[in-house]
Parts: sequence; C-alpha cells; structure tokens
Amino acid sequence: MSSDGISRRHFATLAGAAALGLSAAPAHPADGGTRENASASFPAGFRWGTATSAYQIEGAVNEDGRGPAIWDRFAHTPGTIIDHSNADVACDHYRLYRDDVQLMKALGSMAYRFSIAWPRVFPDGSGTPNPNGLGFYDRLIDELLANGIEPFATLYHWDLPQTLQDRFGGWMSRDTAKVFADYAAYVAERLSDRVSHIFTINECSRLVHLGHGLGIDAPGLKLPQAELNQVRHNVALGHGLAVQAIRARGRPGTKVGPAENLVVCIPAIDTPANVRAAEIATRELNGGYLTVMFEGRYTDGFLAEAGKDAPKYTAEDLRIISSPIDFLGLNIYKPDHYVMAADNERGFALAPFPASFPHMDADWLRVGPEAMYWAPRHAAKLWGVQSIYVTENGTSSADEVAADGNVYDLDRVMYLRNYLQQLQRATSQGVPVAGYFLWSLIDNFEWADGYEKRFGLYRVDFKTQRRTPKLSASFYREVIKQNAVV
Ligand code: BGP
Repeated sequence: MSSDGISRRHFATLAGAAALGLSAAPAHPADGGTRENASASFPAGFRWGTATSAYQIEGAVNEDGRGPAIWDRFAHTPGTIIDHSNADVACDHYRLYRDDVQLMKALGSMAYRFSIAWPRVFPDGSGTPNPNGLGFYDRLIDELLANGIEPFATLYHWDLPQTLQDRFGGWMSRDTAKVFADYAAYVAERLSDRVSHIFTINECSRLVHLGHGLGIDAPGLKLPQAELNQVRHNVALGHGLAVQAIRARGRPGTKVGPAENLVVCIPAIDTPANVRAAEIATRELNGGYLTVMFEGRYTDGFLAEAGKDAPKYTAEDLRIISSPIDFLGLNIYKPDHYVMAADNERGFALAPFPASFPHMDADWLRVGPEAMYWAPRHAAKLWGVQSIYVTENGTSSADEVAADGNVYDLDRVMYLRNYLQQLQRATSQGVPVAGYFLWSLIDNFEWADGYEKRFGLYRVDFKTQRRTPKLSASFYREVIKQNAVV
C-alpha cells in the first residue's frame, strides 16, 4: 500500500471529522453552547484517553517475525467467532498507526492505552527476542510522544504465544507466569525510558473465566473447578512476578499496576448498612484477584467456597502476588450486583436482576452508571488505593451511517454522559481517580463477537479501512476540552 493511499484515506477521515465539528473550533458557551457547570469539572490534570488492544486492532499477524497467538488459533477454529471472522487484518493498525494517532489528537486526548503483543516480541514465548517485534511499539510510542499523547502500555491483553499453550498448557502451568515475567523485564528495560505507566495483565478474571472456564475466549477451555482455580492462581502469580520484574529492570520511577474488571457491587439502596454490605461483597467476590493482590491472602470465604478444589500455593506465592503496585486500573462497563445488608454469615445478599433490567447493545452490558462511582470508591476505601485509572469504559451500539454520512450514536453518548457524571461524583468526593480511557478509539475485532459489536468513537469500514468519527467522538472531545461532563 502506498503512503499516498494512506494519506488519501486520512483526508477522507478528516473530511468526516469536519462534518461532526471535530476539526472546527468548538462552540463557545456564548455561541449557544451550554455554560460550563463548575461543579461538573474533573480535577486539574485529569488524564483523558482512549484504549485499544493489540490483537483487536493491529492485523499483520504474520508480519516482521510475529509468532502465532492463541487467539489466531482460536479465531481460525470453526464455530468460535459469531461472524466467522478473524483478526488477520482487523483495523490494519500495524500499518495505519500514524493515522490512528491523528484520530486521538483530533479528540484532544492526552493519553493512550495500548497493548503489546507478546508473540511479536518473543515469537516462541520465551528465549530469543525478535527485535523487529518491539520495533513496532518503538515507532508507535515515538509517534504518540511527538503528538503530545502519553503512552500507557499493557503487557498482556490475552494474546498468549501459541507455543506456550502447546508446551505446557499456557496459564495452566506456573512456567507461563515465569516466562511472562521475563517478557515483562525485557519490555520494561527497553521501553520505560518513554513509557512511565505499565499495566501487567488485562482482566485476569475474564481471561480465567471466559478463556478457561466457559470456553468463550481463547484458548477455549472448559476446565474442571480445581484446574480453573489453579489457572486463576497462576495468572495472579504472573501479575506479581511481572510487577517485580518491572521494578528490577525498568527505569526507576516506572509505575506499574493491573487493569482488572473487578466485580462491581452497588448498594441496592444507598443506606449505611447496604454500603457496608457492598464493601464486604466487593472484597469477597474479588477474592481471587484484587483482594489477594492487595491483601496477600485468600479470604476465608474464597477458600471455603473453593473447598477441596482450592489452588495449590505457597506463602511465597502470596507475597509475590501482593507486591506493592503504584496504581489500580479498573475496567468498568456494568454493575455486577446490587447488594443488600443481610443477617447471614456473609453479611450481604445479592438482589436478583429482573428480566426487564435495561442493557445496551449486548445482553451482558447492563446499564448502571453508578458502577462508575462505587467501583473506585470501594477500592479506595477497602485497600487504601491512592491512584486509580479507569482503564476501560464504553459501550457497543448498533451504529448506522445516516444519509448525511454521519453516525448519530445517541445511545453511546447517553451512556457515556451518565457514566462520566458518576465518575465526576467520585472525584468530587476525593476518590483518587487520575484518568479515564474510553473503550475504544476505533471499532475493532471484539473477540467472539467478531466485527458485529462496534465500540469505537470512530467507525471503521472494514472493507476500506476508512475511519469516520461518530457523534460520540464530538461528545468526548467536548468533555476533554472542558474537563467536565457536558
Ligand atoms: C473487555 C476487554 C476489551 C473489550 C471489551 C468489550 O473485557 O478488555 O478488550 O473487548 O471488554 O467486550 P466484548 O468485546 O466482549 O464485547
């Protein structure tokens, strides 16, 4: 593809941007915009960004020495992806990354959360690194910095090198946790001169449950409970070993933390007793992930529930898993439970969701903006977390291109406005949230949903790779500009 081809497509993109006001000067309140409400502001210095992951956008799966990932194998297995697609090309971001950085710039965003593909860096999972693999991220990081956008890198967003799955069953073995730390050390050594925030693992809980319990995500396993619990422990161990490796080999001052989709527990009615019950529930229901990472032990409730299927571990493992972190990343999409105080052993009860409970354009995506308030608040209160980033939030929408060529994704705008208001409620009360990464910059390969679910601020035409800003992109640009919910 010629560079000329790229710039012509980029021009088309900007033409679309102008139509939605993205490249024009924003309306001044005096010109008819709504006057900024000072009480709706976020703290000064709040970082606004977008998020993506390597496998979902890069494509170029055979380029520059990349090895196969478990998602390549999985997506090419008939019956796994709803629209029979794969991510061999995806958004072609590997080639179009410069254009995509311009899309971020057009939003005015100051930070970008991306992930590094382990099989690009270590095609065999471990051993000899492939310098060309890391070369792509060098170029991407330099491009971001040249455009005033701060890079936040995730080390593992589920694209495990296939060789590790074949060699020792991937996360079923502690060996994967160990080689993950080697990969983390290598990346930190080479990138931490320009990347000061590194996330270890994206959503330990989903990679365990959907990948190894339900078989919905790669590697598509449905393990019995004892093995599943061991996978969960190995993944947490991998997180801890990576934290230690980054401390040892990254530049001093490099900040590290997880990006977890904690189980969000909301008081059904905001009374002191229900709030307390929601805190207890948060601690118990995240027992295999955040609780053990912060507290260095599995809760009694977690171990009682696991019973004879509890994972095998040592005291040293728990020490590693709870290695101190610098910030907590939270992926927040939906409320998981509405909680009430109960006079039972656990101290809480979970209210059942009625069938009529509203959801967005995916059955799992229940609408509960207050998740955005309670999740960081619980984390700050329970574990004394001093620095939190919302590492993902957003929604799929049945986007359509209108006759005028624009995408009026009013439902996404509604969702974002409501969730961001709740985030602002948290920060205004002193909950230490330092930034927000919207999922996602562009429509992409949404795992088992293939290309059927669109989460982007920019629509991607997957035939032409043309990017078109949606109404939500204009909305987000205003939020960033005003540092307030508009
Ligand atoms: C999160 C993942 C993202 C993204 C998002 C949307 O769990 O970290 O990678 O995909 O969910 O989910 P889905 O693609 O399943 O609709």
